[in-house]
Amino acid sequence: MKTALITGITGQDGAYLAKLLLGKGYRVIGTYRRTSGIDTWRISYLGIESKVELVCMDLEDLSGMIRVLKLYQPHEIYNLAAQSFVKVSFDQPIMTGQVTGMGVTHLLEAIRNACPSARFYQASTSEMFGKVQTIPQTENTPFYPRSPYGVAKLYGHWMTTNYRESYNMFACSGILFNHESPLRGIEFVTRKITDGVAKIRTGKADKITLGNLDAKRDWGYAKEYVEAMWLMLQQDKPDDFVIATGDTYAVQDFVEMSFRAAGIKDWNSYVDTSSAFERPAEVDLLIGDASKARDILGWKAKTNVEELSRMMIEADLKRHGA
Ligand code: NDP
Ligand code: GDR
Repeated sequence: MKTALITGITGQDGAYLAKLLLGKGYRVIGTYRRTSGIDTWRISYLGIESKVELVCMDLEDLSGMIRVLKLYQPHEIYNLAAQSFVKVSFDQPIMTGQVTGMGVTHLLEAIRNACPSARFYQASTSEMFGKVQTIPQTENTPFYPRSPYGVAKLYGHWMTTNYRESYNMFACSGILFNHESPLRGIEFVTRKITDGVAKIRTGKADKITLGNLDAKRDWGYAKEYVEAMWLMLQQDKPDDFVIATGDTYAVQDFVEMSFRAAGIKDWNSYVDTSSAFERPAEVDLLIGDASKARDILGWKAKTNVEELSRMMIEADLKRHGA
């Protein structure tokens, strides 16, 4: 039986990946950071809480990481933990750098010491493309991050490449574009919209206040994206892959789709904008080209954005008792 260790088990992707790996017969160790109350709602939602072994491990604590890796000797390690919210990274750039950036080096060092033959997946991001230099973005597009989060992720990305090249480690980065689901954190724009629409539909709210409605994103379904992570670690040699749908939509398009899915016609009477939700520097347009993943991994996105918004609306309407 193979053992996989997933950092960030309490997040959206951690939950979906754990479910996928359990289904493939893995022993799954999920690591969480200590807080006054660990929130396991996502793994409960997927019905796997009793099947995942939870262990406390913080990306800022190298000695704890070495101890955990020595103990479990995982075959595969998926680093999904991060301060992942771009907006917060402008308010907390140092903490974001320490966790999202330096945390990757801590983990790579721990692996080098405790289990050097483990295969490693790093959660890189389309935010590294930032002010995009080519359309669509591929593995060869130059990076130009536009937030402390993007800069921290780029550091982690290059450290992963460096450990692969310096120490012959099986280390891969998945450059994943935005991916969403009913398990998405409420602060991210898609879920903020679907939760807000569901509250309006059930009479619990009368408006949603958003920031920049013009930003364009390539949104896919998280459950499909975690399959790409696993596929990357099953190859003969380590490499980096863009994972995306190849379609892009504005935030406003997602708003319109979500109101439509909830059966509400005049969306603009329910939506306000406020500069409080804007960022000091914005990523205006992302659209990925995942041809390399299709050709080598056999991976392709299946769910389009309209289906995604409908799925999220249905889940949020249910949560709000509709
Ligand atoms: P989430 O924000 O849902 O989850 C992040 C996880 O990281 C949580 O489990 C969180 O724990 C954990 N974490 C935060 N700080 C620490 C720390 N100091 N030590 C240990 N764990 C910590 O992210 P997603 O699931 O959406 O994304 C997974 C990864 O993929 C992230 O690295 C993200 O940056 C990256 N990514 C995400 C994309 C997306 O569209 N979703 C696209 C591209 C990359 P807690 O619950 O305690 O907060
Ligand atoms: P992003 O996701 O920054 O792309 O990072 P987010 O959903 O936060 O923003 C997407 C776009 O929507 C605009 N926007 C708003 N965003 C939020 N959160 N709240 C609002 O009210 C709002 N109004 C407009 C934003 O300005 C932005 O342009 C996500 C995270 O999951 C990262 O961890 C990951 O690396 C990238 O996706 C790929």
